[in-house]
Amino acid sequence: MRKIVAITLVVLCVCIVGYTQSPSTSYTKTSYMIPMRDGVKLYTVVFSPTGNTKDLPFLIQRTPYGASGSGLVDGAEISVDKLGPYIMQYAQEGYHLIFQDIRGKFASEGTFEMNRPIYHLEDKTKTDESTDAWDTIDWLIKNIKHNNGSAGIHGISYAGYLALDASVDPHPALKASSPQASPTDMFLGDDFHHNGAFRLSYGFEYSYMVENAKEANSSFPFPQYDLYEWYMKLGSLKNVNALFFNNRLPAWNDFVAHPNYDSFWKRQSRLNSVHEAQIPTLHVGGYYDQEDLNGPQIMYNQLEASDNHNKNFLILGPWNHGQWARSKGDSLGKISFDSKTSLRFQSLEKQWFDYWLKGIGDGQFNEANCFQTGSNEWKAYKAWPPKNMEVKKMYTTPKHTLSTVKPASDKGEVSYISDPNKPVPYRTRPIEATYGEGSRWRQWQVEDQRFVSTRPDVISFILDSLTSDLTITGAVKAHLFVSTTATDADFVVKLIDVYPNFDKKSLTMSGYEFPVTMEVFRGRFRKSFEKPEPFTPNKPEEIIIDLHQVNHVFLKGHRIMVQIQSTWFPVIDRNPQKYVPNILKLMKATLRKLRIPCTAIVSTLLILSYR
Ligand code: PG9
Repeated sequence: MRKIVAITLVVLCVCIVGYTQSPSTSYTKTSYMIPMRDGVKLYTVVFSPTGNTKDLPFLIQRTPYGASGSGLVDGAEISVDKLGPYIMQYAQEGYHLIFQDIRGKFASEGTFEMNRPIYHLEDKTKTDESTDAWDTIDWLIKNIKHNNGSAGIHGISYAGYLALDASVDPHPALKASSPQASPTDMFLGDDFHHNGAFRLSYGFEYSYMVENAKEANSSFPFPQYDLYEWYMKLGSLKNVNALFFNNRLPAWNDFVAHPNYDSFWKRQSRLNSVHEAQIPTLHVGGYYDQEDLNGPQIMYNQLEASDNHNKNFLILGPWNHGQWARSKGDSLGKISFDSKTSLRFQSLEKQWFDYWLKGIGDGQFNEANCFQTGSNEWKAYKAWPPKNMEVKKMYTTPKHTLSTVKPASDKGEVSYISDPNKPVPYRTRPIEATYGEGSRWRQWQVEDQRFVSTRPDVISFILDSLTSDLTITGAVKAHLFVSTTATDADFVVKLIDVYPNFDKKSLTMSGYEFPVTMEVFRGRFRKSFEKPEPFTPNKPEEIIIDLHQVNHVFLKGHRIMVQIQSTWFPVIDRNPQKYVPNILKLMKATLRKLRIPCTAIVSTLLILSYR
């Protein structure tokens, strides 16, 4: 996360050249230790326009990664351009900009708890991120001069989670919130697990980053650059505590202690604690978010069900994690979006807070603005996913083709051998440390899948070239009918847009296999995330995999491909493919015996919403 800040500042220097006039050109920093209801004090930076005498609203960001501006002395003046281009637009308008370290991180007191549940919902005497936001706003309104009595909160990822929590039982002065890339459920989707499959490299590196030291974002000192090899050598995940963490990191210990969707994960899941948009709430998500793609989509949909007063809104764009605040958003990896999608978002977000906090504008916001990839156009929707879609099905065939016609026979299958000792890399090697130097973590979700297409443990099914454009808007689901010779297995499904083989207009994109959406499922959870079950060898069963929401035009001349595989390493830990109660607790010796290749036999039905 620190790296993101550094990049933002560099971009900023370029953008600011030529800027001539602004109402607020300089901000002054002050900092406070704001007391919470239990006496814990939180370090808070306040940037206000220098010499301000107008009544201005507060725009708040809370973070576990170190509050912006903490390195400046109190009284320091900073020109608006130093606040980064995204925040600069607010600074120019005139806001009190608030940055706070959450409990237990950096200069704040108290104890950090990863994804702290909203405890006060169960017990009013308890504190949590929602009550801390409430107490902070209350203090700001009463203690910072020249405020207009209104506050807004926004943030990306962890800070998005915190913005969502602030909107639960909100302080009366909190008028609007924008949770962006906010995780919703850490077992079903988002950072640490996807459908029960453990996100090894991310879980390992992130828990170290946040929990190794209170006042730093720590990078694990890997002794090598390509971590595919390092994670292979790590072997049993028991080695993590035995060799490196020494049971010191609570988040890692919780991964080990809770292999199933138990009360620990359910209590943390915002699906169980956030049921209603109590204040205007603008969710923001990216289709290629490598950390929290699922959260914004499912939280928007959950709150929409009870949104009788039209407070719940959504923006989805063609972005990786937080890209909308960092870069122009005109491309990701090799995929171009033809316009500066991030700048468009930033202006929409500013209209949102300007209206709710300052009364600027007419307050007419589209229910959902969802960028459409392929056509590369912004689209506005009255409902998301749109209601009038035609739901269609696509089938895999034994000949490795896809068909929109239901096969006459329900027999027919394709098989492959998956070997956990030779796992499929999830992106091209070298696999750099997640946030390490040169890391391509932020773009792997759009990477050309040809790098695995020819592997025998990756099976592909392809549809003939399209004779006209085909738009898929809304939810995509895969129904796999699988059997395995072993007793457990993971399944990864990818929906891929294959570019024309030889495209003279866009030569370097010829044959590109662009993964429109992909997801993994840990087979043991096919019937229940709470009570995993082994497979009976060779007995076919159905697994339903949610491939999330997309808005994509497969252009004329392109082909649709589905790929299936059973390893995705090291972002997903290796399933030994023999059922054991807890993969993270396996002893090295047991693991060596267990990690067996197995044959998976698959046929697939894909459910898509067409326009
Ligand atoms: N994806 C990060 C995160 C959010 C919430 C919980 C844990 C991790 C982040 O970027 O903040």
